[in-house]
Amino acid sequence: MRGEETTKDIPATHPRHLSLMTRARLTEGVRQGMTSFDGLIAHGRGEAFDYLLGERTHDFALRSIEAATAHFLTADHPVISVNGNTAALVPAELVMLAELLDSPLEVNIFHPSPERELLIRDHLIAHGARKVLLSEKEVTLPFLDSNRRFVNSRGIYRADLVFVPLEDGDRCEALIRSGRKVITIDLNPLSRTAQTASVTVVDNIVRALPLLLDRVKQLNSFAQTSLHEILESYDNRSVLYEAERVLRGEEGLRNKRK
Ligand code: PTJ
Repeated sequence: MRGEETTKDIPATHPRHLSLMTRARLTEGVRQGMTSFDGLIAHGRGEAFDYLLGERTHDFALRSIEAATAHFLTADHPVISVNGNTAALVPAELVMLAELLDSPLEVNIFHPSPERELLIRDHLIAHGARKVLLSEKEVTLPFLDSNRRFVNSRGIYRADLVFVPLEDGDRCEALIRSGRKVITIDLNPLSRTAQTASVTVVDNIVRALPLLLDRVKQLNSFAQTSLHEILESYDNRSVLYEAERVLRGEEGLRNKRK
């Protein structure tokens, strides 16, 4: 495939080195057949929001990370859903989260492709994953028509909490309607997923996931009552409101950007 020039010769001194390297992970994901072409467009949309957010983790995102952690540590059956973008961007971090929570990773993709599902599974295994579930054609989520309705009976189907970063909207609504809690990471606070999820971390997944891992390690020893207190005081609406204000430039919080 053409386009191999995108992964090499990005000088470390380039002012947008991190952003270019992140893009390269996705283009490499496409070359490997793991990430969809649509995934590149989705990333471009994310980049635009990230630019307006100043490409940094805001306090509202830290509050969401705290609440997400409390949800993970109080859930009975948390499951981590992986698509073609997250597999390319943060495979090691997803595997680490699954280890810390002792919960399964489940490949669940929007654009149907059995080949891509297997490539994503193999990529996660290559990064140390012990348990990666695939969808089962006879097991479906209610309230959903897309390919994402196919789930695994030992994974999302029986989960009480599902982590769905970089989601496309419909499934988040379906999961909430069927009584599950949903944690997402989405740079767009106006997206349907962001608006519907139980906890929305408005941040770039490449920054947010390492912070989430740290928080899970820190709060792991907390009593369940303290975790429930965190959840009771958390307000997703106010997080989304604050994120939108930053995007609209109303907070004067935007950083100088490169
Ligand atoms: O692998 P598949 O087939 O499951 O497809 C995955 C994509 C991401 C293509 C699919 O789920 C999709 O089309 O998603 P959407 O509807 O474009 O939504 C993705 C959301 O993630 C958008 O709101 C983006 O702003 C956001 N986003 C993109 N990149 C990042 C991000 N949020 C956080 N970190 C990012 N790096």
